[in-house]
Amino acid sequence: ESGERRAKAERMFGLMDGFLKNDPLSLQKDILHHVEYTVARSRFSFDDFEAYQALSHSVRDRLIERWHDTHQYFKRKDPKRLYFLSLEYLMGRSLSNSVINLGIKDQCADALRQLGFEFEVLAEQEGDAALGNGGLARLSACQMDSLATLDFPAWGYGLRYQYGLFRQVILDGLQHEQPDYWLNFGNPWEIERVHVSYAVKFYGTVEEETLNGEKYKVWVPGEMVEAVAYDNPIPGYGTRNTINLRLWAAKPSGQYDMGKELRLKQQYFFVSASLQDIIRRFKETHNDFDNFPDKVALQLNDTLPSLAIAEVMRVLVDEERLSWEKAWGIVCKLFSFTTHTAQPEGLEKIPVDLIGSLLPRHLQVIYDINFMFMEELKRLIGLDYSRLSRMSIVEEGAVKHIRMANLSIVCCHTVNGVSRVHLEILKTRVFKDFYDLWPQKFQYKTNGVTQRRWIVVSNPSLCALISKWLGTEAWIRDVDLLMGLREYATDVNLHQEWKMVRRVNKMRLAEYIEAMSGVKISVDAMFDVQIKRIHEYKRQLLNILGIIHRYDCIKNMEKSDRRNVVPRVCIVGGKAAPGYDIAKKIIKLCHAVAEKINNDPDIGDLLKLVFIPDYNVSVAELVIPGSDLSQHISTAGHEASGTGSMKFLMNGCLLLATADGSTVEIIEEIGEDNMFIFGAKVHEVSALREKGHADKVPLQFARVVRMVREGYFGFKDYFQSLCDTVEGDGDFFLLGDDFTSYLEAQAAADRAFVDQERWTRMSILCTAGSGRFSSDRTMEEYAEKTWDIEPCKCPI
Ligand code: GPQ
Repeated sequence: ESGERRAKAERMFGLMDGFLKNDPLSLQKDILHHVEYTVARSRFSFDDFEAYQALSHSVRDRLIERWHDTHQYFKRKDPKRLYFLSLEYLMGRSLSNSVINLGIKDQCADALRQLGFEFEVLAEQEGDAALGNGGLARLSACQMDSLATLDFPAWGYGLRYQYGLFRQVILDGLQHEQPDYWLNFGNPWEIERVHVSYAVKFYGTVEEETLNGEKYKVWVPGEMVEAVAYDNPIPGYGTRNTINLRLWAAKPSGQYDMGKELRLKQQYFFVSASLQDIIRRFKETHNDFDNFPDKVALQLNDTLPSLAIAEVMRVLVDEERLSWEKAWGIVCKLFSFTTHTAQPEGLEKIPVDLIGSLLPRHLQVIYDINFMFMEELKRLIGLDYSRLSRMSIVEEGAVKHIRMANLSIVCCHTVNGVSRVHLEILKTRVFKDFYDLWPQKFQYKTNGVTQRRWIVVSNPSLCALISKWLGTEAWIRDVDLLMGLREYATDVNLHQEWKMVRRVNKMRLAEYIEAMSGVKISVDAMFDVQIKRIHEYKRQLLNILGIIHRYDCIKNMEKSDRRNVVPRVCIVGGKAAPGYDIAKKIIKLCHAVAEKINNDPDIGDLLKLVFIPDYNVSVAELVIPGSDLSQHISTAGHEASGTGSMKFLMNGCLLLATADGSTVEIIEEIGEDNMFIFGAKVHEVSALREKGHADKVPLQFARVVRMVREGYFGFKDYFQSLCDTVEGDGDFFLLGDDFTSYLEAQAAADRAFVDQERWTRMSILCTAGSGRFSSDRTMEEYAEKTWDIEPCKCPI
């Protein structure tokens, strides 16, 4: 029979004329074909957007071929697979990334040129896929790229939200949120799988049933929603392997729209559909759940997907009829969990009543897990009630809550932090009780970002320059090779070419800024950038107060001294959570200060401040290559890792930073001499807080805060509460304590910038030392130490 099937397959393959070809002529034919038959426009008249659509469909066809081959191959080899469960992915645009990873960018560009189009212009037509918030979501996207490139048998699961992360519109300096209708213009990068769908249950009651003398729990749901799969192929670079990101959408029925449902409902919808899919695939080739953990690793991206733990228990016990003990043994081998926060108040808690009503059976399962855990704990530590209550999965109180992190730690074989300092904080503070109990569970994997997106796609001229000097493109897969640049760190020829590349990128950014904000900036100035979510602990306010200080100094200087000022363009960008009042005030202050400085004829080109609206992945791709200096200035101990710093580092942008999260490890790679480090260290922070602030606020700090308070930038009343957060005992994030050393670090950056030879050398050493911060390295560490999976490379 298999001979017959093979013959049939060969005949079909022959009919299809083999695989699609990638020479420019074949690509042109395909593009025209899609113009006519997919986009349904005349091949004699189509615009840039239609050309983008047709090109994308041609690329997608090639992705699908590889995707199929990869999955056939995985199925045949049946390796242990990783399933990456995440509620958030910030994929950004797909076109450039796909053609680069497929190795067909030049051919596509040639094909388009002959049709009268320019690749770069078409790439700009694409909107961002923004299915997440910040660093955590972008990290998931980087990791998918690395998993595919390294040939790991992995799948990503996520949610296909109807609306992406809100679009930020600034009116009078205030953030307004507009819906992101990202699907309105179609999405050529996804494949709708109408036949891959599962019913997801909600509400209802739990009944008891007896079968062969045994009692079973049966969940009788009150509501069902159908989940439909949308597959997003993720191509690896320099390999045929193309893995899948499967996103679930609620089948439209008028009544349900997952985009608007409550968070818990979304979480369970995601968990239930993903696990039905995973279990179905497992059962296609296996009939004994004992093997489940040998074939499947489930990775929880923070606690948002952690209901998966209760769901697997429920399915194994209630539906597969395994004993509780057996099911528990399996669950303990299946799951691993990564936490992304260093702040105890950032840990997710869900009201018991809410779970009880939406997921009545899961609440029972969680209670049972907790009961057994508490019994075991009492045996191990005795009746230490305060510790028992701290470690309990159930938080008692007026409103009872389930602590999702505790659930995850109890049930996962491994708990990962995202940087070395982060793990220290987990061990000594956030999860101390658990670390003392199970030290072997705790690990860290320093985050990383993909050099494909953050150099090759977003900085093509730097990419070409690196390849030229290293004499190879191999660093795109083996990023440690970047170290080879160290040899040329003082080479005058490299310096010249390096400066040229950086200047062209700055010009591109300057054009964008002018178009966006009307502010003209000089590329001779130092471009000083802070782009990330707006949060008090990330201290954008420290940056703005520093800018006010700089402005104040220039104003009070003798005119003749102004010649010595190093011109700066300060660039800030980022979204504030819609309900986060203080973060929104920081955005407003940034605009108010910008208004004053940018229109002050005394200042001219010596200082400019611009806020880039609607920061997202594509904006980052433009801004990062064009920056000279970037700021990562969180209060030490608050940034679990930080990944923006790694993208700047790869692009040869210098870092002004506190020793927090990933920057501690960056210092080890490139040396403190090649960065501008300031501020209290992690171990000093709590003592500073205890000491209180009132007596030792630096005068310069008091002065700039007073300027804001007294209405120097207008909106006096509006900014009072913002000033309260950094004065007196309100200064939780220690802006006052770090202000003096912050200004010193800024002055050091000025001195370094004046010496362009030194600056360029430092810049080269940043790129050269960035290898460790590739997500390729992170994924290899997870594969070996946490997931126990191996590459499975699909033959070409
Ligand atoms: N992070 Cl808990 C998020 O972006 N969202 C979250 O909900 C949580 C963490 C970030 C974290 O703040 C950064 O320090 C990390 O670099 C990033 O996750 C990826 O680990």
